[in-house]
Amino acid sequence: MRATTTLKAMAAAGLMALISGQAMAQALEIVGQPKPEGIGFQPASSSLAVDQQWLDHVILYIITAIVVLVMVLLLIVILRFNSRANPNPRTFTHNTPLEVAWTLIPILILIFIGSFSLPALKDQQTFPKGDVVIKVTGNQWFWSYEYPDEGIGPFDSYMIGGLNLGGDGRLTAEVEQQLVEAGYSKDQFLLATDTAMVVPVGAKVLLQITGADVIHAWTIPAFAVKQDAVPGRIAHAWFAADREGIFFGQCSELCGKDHAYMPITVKVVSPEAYAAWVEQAKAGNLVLAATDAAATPVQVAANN
Ligand SMILES: [Cu+2]
Repeated sequence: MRATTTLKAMAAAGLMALISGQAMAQALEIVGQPKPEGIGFQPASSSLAVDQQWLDHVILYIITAIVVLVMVLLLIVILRFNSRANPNPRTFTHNTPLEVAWTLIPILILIFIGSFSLPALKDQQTFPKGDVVIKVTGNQWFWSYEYPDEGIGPFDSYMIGGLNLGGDGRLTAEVEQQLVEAGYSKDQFLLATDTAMVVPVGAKVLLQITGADVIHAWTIPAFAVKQDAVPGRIAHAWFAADREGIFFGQCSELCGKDHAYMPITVKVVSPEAYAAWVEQAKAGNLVLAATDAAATPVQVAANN
């Protein structure tokens, strides 16, 4: 019985892949997601992320140089000035030029870092009016989105395979099939959601972020955006995605037992595809299936 069901599910998945081959071929590239054994950043996909990653690399060079210098000095002290090699230590305690140098040089290094980090921080915290304004609400345990200017939503965004969609947070054959139907694979388990935030490429997106119950945090690493969602407050964040694709994030403030099961999906599409999505979303069809608006949408499990 169970084997039959699984077989049916697999056949359905295969059929689905065939039917949606057209749509799949046009599907958005998955850009912003963690990689197995990855230790670096996800691809910088906004000006904020470009600045953030550049700064991180520069600081990494600086601290590496400092660590090397300190290690070399330590080695010299250990080898040259140990009691065996240097039985009669000198007795001076001050060296003014040296003290001035080791005070001034760190100050200069900090000023150098600050001259790049403060403008980057200011960019993140200077909010544009927003070509697209989206209200983001964190809930236990899903996100909801509202486009007040377009009259879309609020609509909820649930993890595929999560409790709200009948799963229990485990990757079963059924969940894998749901992922495939939504244009993902099992690699996107714990990241992919049924509906997504959809934005046009290049547009300045202003987020108004709040929490409905406890504190959550909305983030997309590839955009260098992370903002706490605090009940009773509205916080702002912004980004302008500089490439089309699918970007993932996860709630980043411990918010309860299903904190790990409220991921974030953002789909960045062409302005035309966005306009088409706005029209269909107003009519209640929130799922963006393919970048080509003319393509047959792949229907995903409904969320309400
Ligand atoms: Cu949360």
